[in-house]
Amino acid sequence: MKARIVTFLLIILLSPVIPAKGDDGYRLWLRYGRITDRAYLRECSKRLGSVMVNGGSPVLEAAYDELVTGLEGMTGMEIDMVHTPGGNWTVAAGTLQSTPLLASLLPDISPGSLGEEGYVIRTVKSGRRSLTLIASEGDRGVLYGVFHLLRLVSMQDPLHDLSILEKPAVTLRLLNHWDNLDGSVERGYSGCSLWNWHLLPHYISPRYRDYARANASIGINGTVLTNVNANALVLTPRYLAGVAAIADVMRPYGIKVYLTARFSAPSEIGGLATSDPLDAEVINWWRDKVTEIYTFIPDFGGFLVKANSEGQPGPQDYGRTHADGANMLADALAPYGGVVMWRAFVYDNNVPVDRAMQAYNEFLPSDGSFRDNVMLQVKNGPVDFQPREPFHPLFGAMKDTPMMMEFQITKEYLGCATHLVFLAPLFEEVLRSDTYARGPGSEVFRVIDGSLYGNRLTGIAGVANTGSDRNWTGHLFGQANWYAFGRMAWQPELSSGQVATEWIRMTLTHDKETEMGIKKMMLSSREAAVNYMTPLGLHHIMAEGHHWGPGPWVDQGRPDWTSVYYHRADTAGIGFDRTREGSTGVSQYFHPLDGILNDPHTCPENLLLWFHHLPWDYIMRSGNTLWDELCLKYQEGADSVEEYASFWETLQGEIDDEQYEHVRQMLVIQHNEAIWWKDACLLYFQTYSHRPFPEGVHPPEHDLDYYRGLKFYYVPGI
Ligand code: GCW
Repeated sequence: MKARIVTFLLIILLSPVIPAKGDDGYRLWLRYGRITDRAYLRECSKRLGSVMVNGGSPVLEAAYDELVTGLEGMTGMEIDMVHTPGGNWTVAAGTLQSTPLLASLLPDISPGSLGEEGYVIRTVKSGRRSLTLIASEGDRGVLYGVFHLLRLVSMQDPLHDLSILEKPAVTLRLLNHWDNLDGSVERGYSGCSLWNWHLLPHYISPRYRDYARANASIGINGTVLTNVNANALVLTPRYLAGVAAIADVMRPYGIKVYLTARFSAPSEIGGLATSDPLDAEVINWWRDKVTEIYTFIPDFGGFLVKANSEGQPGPQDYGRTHADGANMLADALAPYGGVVMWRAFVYDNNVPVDRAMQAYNEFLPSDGSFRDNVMLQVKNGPVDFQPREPFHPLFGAMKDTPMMMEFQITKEYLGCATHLVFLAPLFEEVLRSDTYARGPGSEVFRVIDGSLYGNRLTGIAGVANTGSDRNWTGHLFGQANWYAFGRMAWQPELSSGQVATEWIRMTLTHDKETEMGIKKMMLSSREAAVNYMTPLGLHHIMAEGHHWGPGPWVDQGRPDWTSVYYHRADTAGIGFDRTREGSTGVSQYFHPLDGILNDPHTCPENLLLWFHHLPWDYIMRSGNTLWDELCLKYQEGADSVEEYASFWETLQGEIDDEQYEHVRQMLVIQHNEAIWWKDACLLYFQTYSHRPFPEGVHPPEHDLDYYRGLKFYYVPGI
């Protein structure tokens, strides 16, 4: 014991005061770097030096391993592991059932109140000892509790008088990978796929475990490994063996594996003449296939399906409904407890209806006709992950169908991985939008957590931004979006500010002033991107195909894939008229929101051109004309990025050198691209407005032909 104290003191004395240099970002927010605050280290040594562990399941082993690694890394102590309740331990982590001592120290926790994933962290007195307890009713809850305690230490939060009780608000918290079997990632901007199918199942990359740890640390409990634009081959034994190998690595971290199911698989790989969901042979084929999958992966989660959407096969190819298709797969999965997540992202350019209205029209009539193990997975907005959209009108409208939220963490429409855009404010804005479905207070998060209609199945998915880049997400700040998604999936009411603070302290700095500056930048960065890309409710005006950079002039090809379809600029004005006199899109929202949106004077100005076509001289609340306001918003967006870049330069020496330099260069690119967006869009819209740029707007460097003529090859993500 004496020797240990001496070693500990030596480590404290010798530990560097300045954080280590050369952080390549691989460790994400789980850096477990040495704490230099001596008072805090003393507190750690008093409270966390010896851990009582009990129970040998793989999940508990993973939890204990993490606890020891994390604490030893951050404090430099050698953590004592005690296996009997009688020892001199200060921390205990376990389930209430397997550790009676925990139950006796927590008499107020009644059975069933925490569930498999909930946990308590509490400081209790036992004689003169002060103990820190982490308890759950399930192994996964213990794991989550351990990560919570490590977060507290990593943030250097107080460790005394802890009284925490957490339970996830949503049951399925999933990443969706748009990863292809050839290693490419659709809309992926951080390298190749994490899954190396060529080497699986024989080679298990150490990254798989680190991916699992990162996800578990933020409460993510499922991962869909493959692209929704699905390849049926993943359902063949060769690939299922690889899926099983990945599932083996995920399991100790409480993560289930899911796959995308290509609807035409029975014909493509099963040799059947049809994939009609009502055909007996097809039904049997899927039953057998599902049985086979469960022999490989006994805790397989289920299927995510994109059907009859953007050319993907589906039940409508055979004259059947989405419900017919989803229910057929659901029946095959039901005996094993698997679920179907059926995507609502459907629209068709042959349908002469506003694209933003089509999913609602398609799915509302089928409300209540899905099996119990089917969820409808709906993108946050009715078009497609734009920098800003109103919430999807299906939220609140489907009363008898569990609705799953789909956010996009990868930044397809937000500057790829190059731009610093913190997405928590976007998630928060959507989740807190009031649908009015059951009167005021019917926020989207209440649809998602099931409390609005009492749904049993609840879920939230994020399209992943991870890849083979050393730092996982391309841009360092992309990690914050992965982090934010997990934290807000666990607790949809969490604020963006709280999430930002956690991430900054765990990843970048503990210096208060630096933290405040970075937080300010992060929290305003989404609005900045909206301003330099699509202000005032504009949407879908990016370049075609790769979706990188501006393309308001795109007018060729499928009408609902052009820009002119959405901005509708002409000499009279700009914007998509979705009022009762226009496409009637507003009527898909509940009262009184429909009326609020229908009137340009009450419609939120940040969605004005989403719902209204207005004259260029329309007077905004600021007193500016619409044209001037539009120009000034674009300028404001570009100016914000310039400010971020200057602010970042003040951080040299304050944060890790490698991280500093990486972000510094990215911000320079982002600033140039923000100016590009501003100049290209304003010059283009000016051909309709015929008005000069107002004072304060920097004149574009080139003419419109220059921007229209730019061509790019090999943009990542396609
Ligand atoms: O936004 C579009 C993307 C496609 C994507 C599709 C979808 C996976 O451009 O790349 O396909 O959405 O969500 O299905």
